[in-house]
Order: sequence, then structure tokens, then C-alpha cells
Amino acid sequence: MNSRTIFFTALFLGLWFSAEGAQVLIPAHADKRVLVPKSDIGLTWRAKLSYDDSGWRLCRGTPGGVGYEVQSGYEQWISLDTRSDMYQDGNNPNTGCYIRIKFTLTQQQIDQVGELNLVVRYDDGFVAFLNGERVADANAPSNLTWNAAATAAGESTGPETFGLSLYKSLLKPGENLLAVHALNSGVNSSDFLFYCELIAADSPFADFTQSNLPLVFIDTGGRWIPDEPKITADMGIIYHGVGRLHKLNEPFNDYRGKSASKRAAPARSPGRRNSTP
Ligand SMILES: [Ca+2]
Ligand SMILES: [Ca+2]
Repeated sequence: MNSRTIFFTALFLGLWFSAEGAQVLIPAHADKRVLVPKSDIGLTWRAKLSYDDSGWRLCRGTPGGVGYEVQSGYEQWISLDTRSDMYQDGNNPNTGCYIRIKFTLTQQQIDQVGELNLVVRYDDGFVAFLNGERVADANAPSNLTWNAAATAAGESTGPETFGLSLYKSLLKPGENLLAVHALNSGVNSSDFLFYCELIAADSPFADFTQSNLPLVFIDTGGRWIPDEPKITADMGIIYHGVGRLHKLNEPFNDYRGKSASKRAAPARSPGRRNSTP
């Protein structure tokens, strides 16, 4: 087989992410509708904006988090207490908690989104869906049933950033939906937490709009790329063929998924330490 060299333009998202030039699309105190399911209610709740969640509990105000704390640690982040539905001393407790957050955007706001980041404090896992598409997860089982548990337990020691820049084309003018299936490690776990913000930052490529070379986007979710160990990042590619023009604002047509750089135990930043439930 002949080997050949391929030239491309690599654009690293997330590395420039900071609070400067950022707009908060979902603040931590945004209204949330919350349900700890007692049976399988299907998947429409996380796919459809129009799903009727008026019977779910309302989480409103600051600090804005959903969870419970039997011992100590998360009290300062919790606005809606789910202990009676999730801890072993409660009513038919479950390790899963459904959260729906509706938010409204203008076309002008969407046009200003360069990078998109979900900033989360969680215990012990979650899967997030933006307008129906799965965009981020942590400690999630491959079979995400209504009563699934997180695959690992760990104490949340700070907010962690999940890069969603490759999914920003899912944003639309008008109402949008961030749906979250939050997971605890077990009903005997002494705590549970889901607390998040969705934050957009200006594009770091202000003077760059197009190239004759293929465009390869790598989103590190706010993490620096160290020499070792390798980190998992999201990757998207725009490629129309040799010598064709590739524009920054086009959807990914060649590839979207995880980049090959992956180590055995993916790390999120800043730190998170493992502990007993
Ligand atoms: Ca605790
Ligand atoms: Ca827990």
C-alpha cells in the first residue's frame, strides 16, 4: 500500500474557554422540571420540547441544583431535595432522576456562539441531551434504563467542563431543551447532585473563516492537552475534496465523534477524586 501525506487545518476548541466574552445560555438557577421515575415512562421526555412535564416537580431559584445530602457536602448547591425519592429510607427509591430545562435563544445569540460548554457538578453520573441528541455523559451505563445506576461513585470536588462546541448547530431560535438523565451510584449512597450551566464563548477564530484544506475541529472541553497522558476529545471534520473550499460555519460532513487520543481512564478537569458512595 502506498503511504501519502495529508495536510489539514486543525482548529482546537475549548483551550481558549474562559469567563471573558462568555454568555450564559442556561444559568445555574434556571427553572427545571424534575421527576424521579417510579417506572418506565419512555424516552419522549428527553427528546421532545413539547412533552408535558407540568406534573413534574419544579426546581426554582438559587443555587439551582437538584439532589440530596444525608451527611455533608452538597447542601450549598441544592435547591430541590430528592432524598424522599432516591435514598433508601424513602418511597420506592430510584437511582435515576430526569431533569428538563427549557431555555430561549435569539438568532443573534446563536450567531455569537463560538464555543459551547456544559459546566457541571455531578454525583455520581449523568447523560445530557440537547434538543434530543446525546451530547455529554459521565459514569453512564451502556444500557441507560429508567432505573439505571451510575457506573462509578465519586465526590464532586468542583465544576467540570464538557465541550459541546461540535453540537452548537443543534441550537435553534426560540425554545430549546436540555434534558438530563442524572444518576446516583445506588439508593444506599449518602448523596446525589446535578447542578449545571450552559455557557457560550466567542469564537477564537475571529479572523479565520475558510481554507482550501480540510478543517479538523478538536474540542477538549476546556482542558489543556498534556504530553502524557492522552485525553479524550470530541472531533469534527469538514471535507469536500482536494482543493475545494471549506468554511468555518458549515456543518461537519465528514466525521463527528471522539478523537483517537484516549487513555484507559478518561480524566475530567478540574480534579475529581474517587471515593466510596
Ligand atoms: Ca456528601
Ligand atoms: Ca452519590
